[in-house]
Amino acid sequence: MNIDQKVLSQKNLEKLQYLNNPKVLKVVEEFTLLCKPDKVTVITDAQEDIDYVREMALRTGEERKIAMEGHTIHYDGYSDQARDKGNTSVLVTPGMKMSKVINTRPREEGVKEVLEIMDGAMAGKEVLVRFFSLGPLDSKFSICALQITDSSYVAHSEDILYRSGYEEFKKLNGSEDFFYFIHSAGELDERGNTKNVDKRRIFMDLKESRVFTVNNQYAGNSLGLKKLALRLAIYKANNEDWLTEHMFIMGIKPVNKERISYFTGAFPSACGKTSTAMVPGQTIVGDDIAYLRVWDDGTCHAVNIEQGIFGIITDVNPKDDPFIYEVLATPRELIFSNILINDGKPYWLNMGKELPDEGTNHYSDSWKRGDTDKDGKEIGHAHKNARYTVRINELSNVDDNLHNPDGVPVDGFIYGGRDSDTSVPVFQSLSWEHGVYVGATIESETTAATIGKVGVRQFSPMANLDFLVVQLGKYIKNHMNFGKRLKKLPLVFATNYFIKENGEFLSEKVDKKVWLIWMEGRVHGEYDAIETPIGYIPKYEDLKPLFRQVFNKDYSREFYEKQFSIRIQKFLEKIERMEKIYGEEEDIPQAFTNILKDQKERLLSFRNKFGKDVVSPFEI
Ligand code: SPV
Ligand code: MN
Repeated sequence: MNIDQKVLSQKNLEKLQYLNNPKVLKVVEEFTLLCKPDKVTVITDAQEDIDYVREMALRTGEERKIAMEGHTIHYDGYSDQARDKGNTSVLVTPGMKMSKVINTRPREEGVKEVLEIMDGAMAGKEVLVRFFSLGPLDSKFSICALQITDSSYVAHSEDILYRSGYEEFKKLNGSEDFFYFIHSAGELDERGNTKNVDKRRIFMDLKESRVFTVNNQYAGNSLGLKKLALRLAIYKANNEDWLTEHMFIMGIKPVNKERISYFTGAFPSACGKTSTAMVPGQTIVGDDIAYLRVWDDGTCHAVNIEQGIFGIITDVNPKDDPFIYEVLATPRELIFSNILINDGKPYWLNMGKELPDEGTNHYSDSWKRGDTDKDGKEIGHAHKNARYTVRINELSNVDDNLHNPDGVPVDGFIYGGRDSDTSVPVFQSLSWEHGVYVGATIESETTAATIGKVGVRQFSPMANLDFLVVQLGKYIKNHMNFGKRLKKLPLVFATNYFIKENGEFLSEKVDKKVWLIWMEGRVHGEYDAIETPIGYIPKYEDLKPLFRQVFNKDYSREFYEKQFSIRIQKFLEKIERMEKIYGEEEDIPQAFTNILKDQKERLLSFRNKFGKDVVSPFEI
């Protein structure tokens, strides 16, 4: 190794050498020499190493202690509070095909640019070298991941969110088959935030299974193992025969029955994905990213590649999200980010409590109500995309199979979106292929989880658009083929918690529990359904007793009718948007185009039959 002993001590070098992996040594050497940190510290699976990371985050000020034992607060820069799509690019080589929707850069040019920015970016800092497993230990699902970062907040977050994998690297037996991530927050200001935001870059180098990310701190941009690894894994899965999805995994238990069925669910950011995975009475395996494989017995199995949650804290309150609220209000290892701290206590938007008028927040250490930023915009108490980071096993409803190397068998897929005027709260697709269509045509109104305007309708196939580093056609074909290889197909459902009438939501937040139990019952053939052009919808006679059983609440015919009417015209408008998008993509499978066509014809003949644009479920 060509690194000065003052930078990489003998002890740290030995930790690297133990792994017997020439590529690990090469990567650490190359990026130490390029980024020029003062010190390199290698972290193994040992508790003392892991404690070191946590303490370092306090020492560097990247996290600060608050009153509750184990809780810390971290602030990202004011302009770094969400994923930065504009500065995120896939580096492509000639012949590598991507969808129109993905930012790309020619690989050589992109590598050159980012390496120039990274040259010396870690000067004066200590860098951490960390080893993780994406997925359970000793599992055929899992992928090893090497993280090099000069942010102890990043390394600490990853410790909460992922399984430590130093020994898994040893088991690689020298193989080069792992992902790696080089991150630098870059030069920092007095508050410890990235100074050179104009030089923020997040570049995926698919060819080398690595990602460079620099001049940022927000976890969706900085943490290699989260959305950066998601992209590398999507590329890998789609060139093999499995799925990497932006999906939660949960166990659904019907009322008064001894059984559990596992579902996965893909929802774009901030559309109720995490809160669905945490619905009371159910179990949680994961809330964000799943790998899925055709299992030996022909069923679909899934693992959570994470072991923690980086969840949106806005709107978390004791009524709607009791499990997580309890976790956030009691002592344990936990990182808050970008919320208000007053007198050592945490406050966030819509927490069901009065908020103080001053404190430390995502803007400054002495924020006061009414303060404006440099654009004259009033700064709220906390950022809308503020988050908490916590291990899943801190939740009282953690599923027993969280770390099962075989994952869980999946009986249902759910696709959700934020849609105020088109779809019904829940329906089942007409077939697996139609289910692929349902997932591939998700639309969602934008939220604060990405930088940019909020409330704009955006297309996001399988809630994965931001991460799709293969052609859309190839991705859809992979989903279709995955189903062909399964002996037992999961049923596919769509949910929409956001349908409105005259500006008012037509569902209560907690109602999703009923939709979940209905879907679970469908898997077991327990409920009948009404066939409509868009799919199967629930019958009033089934939902009414379910609302009584679950919430002891009356569910009126009028309410059901409003929720489950088929808005034909709105669905046709959506199809028009889809025809345009898919018409511009190359290599869309014919089977998919046919489904789109059939769906349109079904809607048109439905309209002819009923002679109107909106049809009540009671008329069908
Ligand atoms: C999401 O936005 O989908 C998240 C948070 O899960 S982030 O890490 O920003 O992607
Ligand atoms: Mn996500």
